[in-house]
Amino acid sequence: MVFSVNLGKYQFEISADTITKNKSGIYLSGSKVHINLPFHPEEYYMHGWQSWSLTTWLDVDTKLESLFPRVMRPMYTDLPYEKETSPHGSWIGAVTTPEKQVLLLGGLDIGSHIFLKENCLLGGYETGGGSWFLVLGQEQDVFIEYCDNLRGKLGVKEKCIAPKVWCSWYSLFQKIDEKVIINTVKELEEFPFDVIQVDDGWQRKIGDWEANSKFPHGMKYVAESIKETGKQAGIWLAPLIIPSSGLITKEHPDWLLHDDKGDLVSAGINWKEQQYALDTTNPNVMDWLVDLMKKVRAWGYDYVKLDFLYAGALPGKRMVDIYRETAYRDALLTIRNSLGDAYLAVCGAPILPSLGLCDGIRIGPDVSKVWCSQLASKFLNNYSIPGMQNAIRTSVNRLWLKPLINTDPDVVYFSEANTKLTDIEINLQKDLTSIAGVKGTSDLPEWLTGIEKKKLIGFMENDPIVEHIDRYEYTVDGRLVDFEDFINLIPSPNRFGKTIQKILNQLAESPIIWTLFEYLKK
Ligand code: 9PG
Repeated sequence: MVFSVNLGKYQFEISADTITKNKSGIYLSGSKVHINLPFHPEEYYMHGWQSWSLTTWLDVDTKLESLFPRVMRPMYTDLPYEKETSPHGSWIGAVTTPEKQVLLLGGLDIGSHIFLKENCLLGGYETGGGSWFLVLGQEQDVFIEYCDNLRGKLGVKEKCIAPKVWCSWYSLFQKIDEKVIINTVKELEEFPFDVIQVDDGWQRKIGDWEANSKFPHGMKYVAESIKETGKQAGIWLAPLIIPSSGLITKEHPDWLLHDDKGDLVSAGINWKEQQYALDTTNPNVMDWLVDLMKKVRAWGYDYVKLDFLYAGALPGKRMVDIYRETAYRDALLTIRNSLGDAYLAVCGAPILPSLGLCDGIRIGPDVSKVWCSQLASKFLNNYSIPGMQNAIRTSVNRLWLKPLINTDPDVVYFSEANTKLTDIEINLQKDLTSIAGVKGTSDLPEWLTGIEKKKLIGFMENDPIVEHIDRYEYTVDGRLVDFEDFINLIPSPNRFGKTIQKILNQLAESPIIWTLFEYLKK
C-alpha cells in the first residue's frame, strides 16, 4: 500500500503494509518499506552489524567498496550485504535533510537492514516481516526516540553501573601466565578497579576452555587470588567459535554450522587458523555452553567477557530452521540465564540482537598503540582492524545506545612509553571513555611512571559531567571535546592508487598477505 504522510514540512510517499502515526513518529509494518525522499540527502548514517563493523556518517556519494581480505569478511561485516556499495546498514539508517534535520528509519525487530538507493530509503526484513519506526527531527532527539522504541521491543537489562576494569589483553596479549597475573593483581591492589579481567591466553585452546600449562593451579586459584584483594574476577571466552584443529571439529562435526551444500561455514581466520561457528540450535551445543558458563561461575568469575559472538548469527543451515539472529538471541538468553547475576560483557557481538540480554557491549573495534593503518583503510577498505582511529570512529557513532546498555569503547592507555599515538590521540580516547561511561585499561602498574599512576587513579575516580552539544561535540566537565576532525574516512585512492588497490586485493587472497595482515593488527 502507498501512503502519503506529512512529517515536519515534508510530505513523504511511503509504501508499507500498515502505517500508524503518533506524536513521536510513524510506525510501519512490512517485510519491505520504501520511503521516497522529497529532498536530496547529504549524509547517510550507516550502522555496522557487530561491535567491530564500521559505523559512521557518510557523504551520500561515498561508495564503500567491499572489505578485503575476503576471508576476514565473516569477522567484520554482515555477509549477505558484503558486496553492497550504496549506503546501507544494519537495523537503522538515517539521512540528513537540507535543513540539517535527521530522518531516521529503524527496525524494531531483529533482521532488518536499511539501504539508501537514489532518493529512496528502503527497509527490508530478512525474516519476512516486522515493524519499523520512522522519525524526523533534531539529530539527538531522533536517536533518543528510536532508543525508547527499542527499549519497549527488545528490553533493557536493568542497567548497572559499569565496573572499572583492568583487562590483560592490550598490554600482555596472549603472553599471560599465572605468575604475571597474580603479580599484577597484587600491584593493582591500591588502584580503584572493580574488576581484574583475564583475557585471551589462559585457555588450552579456543573451544577447549580449561587452564593451560601456564596456569598450573587452574583458573579457580586465579579468581581466588583476585578476590582476596577485594576485587571481582573477570574472564574472557569466545564460546561460539571453534578452530579447524579443535577437538569439537573432530569429535562433534555435527555441532558446527554448515551451509546449504553441507560445507562448514567460515567464521573468519584468527589465531593463525580457520575458525568455524557452533550451531546453537543443536541441543547438545547448548548443553555444552550452559555447562561452560556454569563452570566459569563455579571457578569464581563474576564478570564474563564473551567475544567473537557474531559466529552465532552467521548465515547457514541450522539444525532447527530458525532465522540466524533469532538463533543467536535465543542462545544468548540461555547463556545469560546460566550466568546468573554475573556481569555479562559481550564483544564482536551483533548489536540489536544482544540488547536486553547483557550488561555491557563493545561498540567499536580494538584500540591499539597505532592511530591507523593507511594500508588497511585505504587499500583494503578495512576500518575494523585494531587501531585507535577505527575504535574511536565507530564507538563515537554508537553512543546513542547509552540509554539501553553500558557502551564500552575499549581501554585507555596511560603509559606513554612505546606508543605511536600522540598525546592528543590518547586523550581523545580518554574523553570518549568518560563520555561512554565504561572505563578500563590494560596498563601494567610497573610500566607507569609516578605521574602516570596518579593520572590513572584520577581518571578512574573522577566522574565528569558530560554534555552532548552536537553530533561529534561534547563537553567533559565544561571542556569542549570535538571528535569530528579525527574520524574522517581515508579518502579513496586516485586512479593509480586504484590499480594498487586491485593488486593488493588480489594479493590479500593469498597467504603472503597473512604475514602482513598479522603485522598490521599489532
Ligand atoms: C582477544 C581479543 C580481545 C579484544 C577483542 C578481540 O584479527 N582481528 O582483527 C581481531 C579483532 C579483534 C580482536 C582480535 C583480533 O580482539 O576485541 O578485546 O579480547 O579479541 O583475542
